[in-house]
Amino acid sequence: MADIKAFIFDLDGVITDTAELHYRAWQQLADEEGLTFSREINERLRGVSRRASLQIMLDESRRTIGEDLAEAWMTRKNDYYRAMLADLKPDDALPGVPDFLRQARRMGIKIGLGSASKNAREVLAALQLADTFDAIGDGYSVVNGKPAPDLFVWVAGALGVSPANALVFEDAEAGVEAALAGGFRVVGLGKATGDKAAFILDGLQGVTVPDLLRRL
Ligand code: B16
Ligand code: MG
Repeated sequence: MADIKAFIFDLDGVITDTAELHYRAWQQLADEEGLTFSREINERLRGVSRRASLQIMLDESRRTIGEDLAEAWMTRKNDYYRAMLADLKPDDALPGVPDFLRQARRMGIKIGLGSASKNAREVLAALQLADTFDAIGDGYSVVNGKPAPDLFVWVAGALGVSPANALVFEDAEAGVEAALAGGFRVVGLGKATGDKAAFILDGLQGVTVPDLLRRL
């Protein structure tokens, strides 16, 4: 069995599906500003920071704007997004997630979050999962986002484990690359993870921690 002492979870697409809320908030901004946007483009924003997400939309729309306007647009999008978070409930955790987290805690495995989102703490609080995490790395923790390994390395440091002893759960290719670059083992969740993860699962429903660790 692999010597795993900590699990580090991405948030959007792993703990809950905030991608849909990000999509609606960006779509509202896009409609107001005449930007090109679609569900397909939204898929490319998984795990990507807010500024980098806006840049993808600007590039798609062949638009160039100054940083002050970019800031104003991101603030607006974030206001739309945060208004939607008010409706987020514990039931919105993805299937199997609360049980999987409880199992891991019972086994003494440390639990960390490695999310690009600056709203990660609010999302965990709405899901009533904040107390389950021993360390939270979010959009404020490091300068270089995924696919740079910095965020996951930061979380491992906060948990007091080395990357070789931590397992990362990710739903996005940039996140899988970040974890591998940091020397972590990775479980890819869903189809958007590429083919580099050690292990690819549809989700965490019905997955037991001992079984997963045995299969690594
Ligand atoms: P915010 P993750 C990411 O979350 C989302 O997948 C991505 O779409 C979003 O742009 C990013 O967080 C930043 O979010 O605007 O709330 O700071 O998958 O890294 O948990
Ligand atoms: Mg994600």
